[in-house]
Amino acid sequence: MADEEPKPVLVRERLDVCELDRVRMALMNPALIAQKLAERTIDENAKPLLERTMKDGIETVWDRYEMQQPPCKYCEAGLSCHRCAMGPCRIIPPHRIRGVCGADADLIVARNLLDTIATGSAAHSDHGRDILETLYLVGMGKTKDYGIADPEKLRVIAKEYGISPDGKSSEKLAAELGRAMLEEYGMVKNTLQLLNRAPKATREIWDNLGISPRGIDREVVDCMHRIQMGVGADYVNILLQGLRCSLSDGWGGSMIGTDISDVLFGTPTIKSSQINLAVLKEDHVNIAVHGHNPVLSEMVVKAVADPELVALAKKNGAKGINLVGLCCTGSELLMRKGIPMSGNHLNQELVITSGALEAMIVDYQCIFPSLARTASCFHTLIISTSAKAKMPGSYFFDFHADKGFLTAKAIVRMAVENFKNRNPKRVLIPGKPVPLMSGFSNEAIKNALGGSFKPLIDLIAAGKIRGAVGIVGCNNPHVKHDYGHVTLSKALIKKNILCVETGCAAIASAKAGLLRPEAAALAGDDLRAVCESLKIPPVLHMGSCVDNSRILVLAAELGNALNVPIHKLPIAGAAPEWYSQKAVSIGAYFVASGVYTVLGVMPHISGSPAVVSLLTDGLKGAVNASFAVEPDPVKAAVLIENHIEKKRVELGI
Ligand code: SF4
Ligand code: MSK
Repeated sequence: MADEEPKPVLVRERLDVCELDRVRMALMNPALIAQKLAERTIDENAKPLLERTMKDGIETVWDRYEMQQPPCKYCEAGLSCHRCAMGPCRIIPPHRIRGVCGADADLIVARNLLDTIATGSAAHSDHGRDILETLYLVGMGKTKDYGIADPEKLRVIAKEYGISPDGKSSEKLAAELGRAMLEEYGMVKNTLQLLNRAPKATREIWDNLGISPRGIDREVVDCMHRIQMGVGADYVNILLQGLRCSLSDGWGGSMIGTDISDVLFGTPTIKSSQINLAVLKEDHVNIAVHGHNPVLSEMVVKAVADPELVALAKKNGAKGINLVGLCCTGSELLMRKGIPMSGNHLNQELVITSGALEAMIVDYQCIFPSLARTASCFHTLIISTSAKAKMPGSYFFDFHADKGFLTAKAIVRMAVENFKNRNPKRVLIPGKPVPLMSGFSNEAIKNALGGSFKPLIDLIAAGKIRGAVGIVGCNNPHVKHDYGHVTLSKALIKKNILCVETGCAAIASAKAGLLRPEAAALAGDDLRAVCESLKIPPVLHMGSCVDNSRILVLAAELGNALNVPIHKLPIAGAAPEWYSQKAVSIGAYFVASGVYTVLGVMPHISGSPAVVSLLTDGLKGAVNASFAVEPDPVKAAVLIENHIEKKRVELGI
């Protein structure tokens, strides 16, 4: 008997909370709506839908942001602590300068920051573990639904781990490598294999400072231990552990996530696709995948092509099934499969308000807990799939790789059956999609350059490309949606600085047309000539948030080729609109790896001038890199340019 498709479980009742809110209905004033549209986003396709939310009283992230103003100034400065039941405590000079336990401002701020880094690192690394467990299942023959898409990369990584691939099937190798990599999470050997990809001089800096990570889970647990009351009391020591934990993310969990996703689903190659909210199709069943983990979304790709489900969609009156991506799981599919992308973090509610979305399938991370509320204003189903990320008002499938395809089929079937509940009169799909070029894995970049990074190094040495900047991270309603990313990217390419981008930053640039080869026209003369000769855009999409590890590998390969530590390279990082704990971990591992990093949003640390000084200056004496905070992307571009030019002088190029 054929296996049966699993059935969903309704996580509490389906929400029905779409009440027109009198406060927001007051926004019916057209002038106020116009003002808010101008303040909230530069995404022109988003504006008609955002306008709809204001007119119809559908709550969005921007409304909730306004409701939260003004923020608590102690929380904003990182000066509140509720770690233990002797508190909660706040530092309010001149009289309340220590918490009940005696913690001062420096300690409270540093502990809060360590908590943030550990949370972000845990999220990335746990995602990596889910991918790795899938590899192991493939190796053990316990799933038929997944396979090895890049056996060559599997062999290369196996060799890095000292596992000989000779005479072994891909499955056997997958089992051996899977086990070796799983041991990196909680192991006794006290080092991570992939650290060896970094230049020797960079690794020596970590060793000398005592921040070389010992195990992926171990560093997160160490952080949690230190922030328990009565453990870590020295803010410097606490922040150094933050760097170590972040390195276990960047050179550990995230790097494993990227590498093994490539092994399982294919190493990205350069390809074309489309982006923005207009990738939804009026005459199709529309399904969005949102979150981070490609183990789920890759199976959804297969399910939407299933002839039985396509036939069912047609029977229900649709022309077919249209799958679109959102946020990082969207980036994973875009990079590998060219699946169109509907948007980034602050687009997630607006996709639903198109009235054309039959289902949003979510896994984990960056998913607004309120999405089921938004969906209750339309016919959209929210389908959650991770036991870690159940959402009230969603239908839950306990997704596991051993029954991946059957579960994906059941999910897609629900979406297809939901097409008949769509109200055609409420469908609003604004504008036209923007074309883009994606798929710039390191392997793809090397291929485009003729097989090695040498031409890139030569171009940098000759000054045709002044340097490279990794622009990463999220959207945040503190910043006008996409403005920080797009303005910074445009300013940098104008200065002949190549941008390599991931996550929501890359999606913002894509929506603005910067991932098209034609965007070379916006670059400085030298970069434009390079891009035109290679037929590539001046902004390269390198993938999702975990794929920031690709940027680390790129930096490491450049450093190794030149025999210099990463901090000597003319490169920088930027996170103009970051919001997430994961972004703090990314920023920390960039800086710990020697990459000067400019943030567009101030972290909650201003309550401790000592912590601010350490992160923006003191770290230069330790890891030869630091953070800067600059909300104005035009000024951030100048900071980055100055840094790159300084590094060029130091390198003698
Ligand atoms: Fe207050 Fe110290 Fe407890 Fe924090 S850990 S709540 S500062 S007593
Ligand atoms: S999805 S972590 S909002 S980049 Fe990776 Fe975007 Fe930031 Fe989430």
